[in-house]
Amino acid sequence: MADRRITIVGAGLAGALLATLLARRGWSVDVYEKRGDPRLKGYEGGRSINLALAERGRHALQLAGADEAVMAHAVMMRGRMVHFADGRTDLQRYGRDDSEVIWSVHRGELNITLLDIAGQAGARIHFHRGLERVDFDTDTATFLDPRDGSEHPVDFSALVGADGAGSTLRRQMAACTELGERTDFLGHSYKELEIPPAEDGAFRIEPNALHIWPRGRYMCIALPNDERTFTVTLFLPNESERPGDPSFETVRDGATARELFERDFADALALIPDLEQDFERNPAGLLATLYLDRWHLQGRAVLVGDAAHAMVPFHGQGMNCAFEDCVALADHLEHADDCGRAFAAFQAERLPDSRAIQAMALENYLEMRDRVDDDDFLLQRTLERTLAERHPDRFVPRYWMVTFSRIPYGVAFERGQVQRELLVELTRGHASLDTLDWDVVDEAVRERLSPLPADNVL
Ligand code: FAD
Ligand code: 8R5
Repeated sequence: MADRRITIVGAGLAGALLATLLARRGWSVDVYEKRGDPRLKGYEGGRSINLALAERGRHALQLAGADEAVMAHAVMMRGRMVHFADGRTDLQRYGRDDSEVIWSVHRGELNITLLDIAGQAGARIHFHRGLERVDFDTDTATFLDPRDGSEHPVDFSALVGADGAGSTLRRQMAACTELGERTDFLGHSYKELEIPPAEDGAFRIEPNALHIWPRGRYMCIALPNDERTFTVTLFLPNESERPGDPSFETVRDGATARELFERDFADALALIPDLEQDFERNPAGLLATLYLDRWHLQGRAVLVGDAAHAMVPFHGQGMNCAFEDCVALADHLEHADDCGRAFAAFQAERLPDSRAIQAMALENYLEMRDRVDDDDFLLQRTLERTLAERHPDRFVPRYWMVTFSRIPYGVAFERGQVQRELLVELTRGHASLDTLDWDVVDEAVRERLSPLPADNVL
């Protein structure tokens, strides 16, 4: 590409990573961020929020030269630690060994690391600059300094919207062309709570796991932080389906939250000393999926990450997917003749994959909250592991494809559907694997699942 100038809106996770990838390839990169520099003293950071980093995200961080710095503070999560209603716990491993794990990272620290390396790579980051409007006739973007309300017009060559789920650039693009935007609200929201360290400074529960308290229509999860706290997230429906079911209508303040925890999450309650304050102080987060049919405006602007395809959190892939977008967009920009072609090729590659991970994220809510302690599900899971061992090139568990490989999400989704059908059919009427006819089982796998290319199986 001849004109190697780019203007990125938003210096969050995707914006900072994309800036690095392009600046390292010699692009002239300007990033405009609404908030202040989180590295400066007095910055009003968010709470201690952590995210699960998986293979797709790690691969992108490696390409940007950021993996080592990020991993220095990451906490390994080997599997789901399921906390049953009767207080029993069970660790369900995600992978085969400690090379197949996910990592809990602190959002604020991750963002700072990415801003540092973006700056080192030569990207110019302008803080206190919120995109206000775009004039696509004159190629001028106007940014507002929220501190004094001053306006700052900037000429651009091409814009990238990495400004998150509430993207202003998306709204400006939609004023010029139909994007086919649709938001599906899940009807459930979340609230964050905190488990502090024990008195001797240690983790209060197993640090190397993602904890889940599944309770049917709702659940809690907890992810470890390297300062030995856990961020707990309570997911609840907004409204009660049946009288007596808990929802954010019935659980509306610290006292009703305590009642819910006394009844349903007693072992967690003992770990959260400030439950009432956390519940009342922290806002409830909405959960929704954002679908667009179009992500770009010819060669002038393109959307990435949450701005293009916000998803529900239940696969822990929002950031991982956003990072994978950045790698794909940087490659298309590098190899196409102009931005118009690069943006179109990027959308053609990534839009179907984003739809697939959005669907899988929705499905994983049901699995996490409802199916982890169900007998049919457990038998299917055992068969899944057995088939993965018997047919490592054909039967690769969907969770594994999403989390530990870079197989396109769309392929993981399609193969996952075939595998799900096989597991249901093959276990129907069986209480254990002992009664299965393995010749029939193996034949069904060979018939319905083609071998994956060797380089897709880690
Ligand atoms: P963001 O990270 O939201 O960045 C957007 C940036 O744009 C921000 O810095 C914002 O200030 C800036 N901005 C906004 N408007 C403007 C404007 N008008 N002008 C200039 N700048 C602007 N994903 C995972 O993969 N694993 C997880 O475990 C996980 N856990 C999560 C936990 C929580 C509580 C939440 C909320 C999300 C989680 N996600 C997780 C999803 C993940 O955070 C997002 O998918 C990811 O941050 C998307 O990156 P982004 O750069 O597109 O958006
Ligand atoms: N995001 C996650 C998983 C899958 C875990 C499994 C699930 C909180 C708002 Cl809900 C959730 C996962 O299948 O066993 N991996 O990573 C992260 C999750 O939630 C994050 C922390 C979250 C948005 C609140």
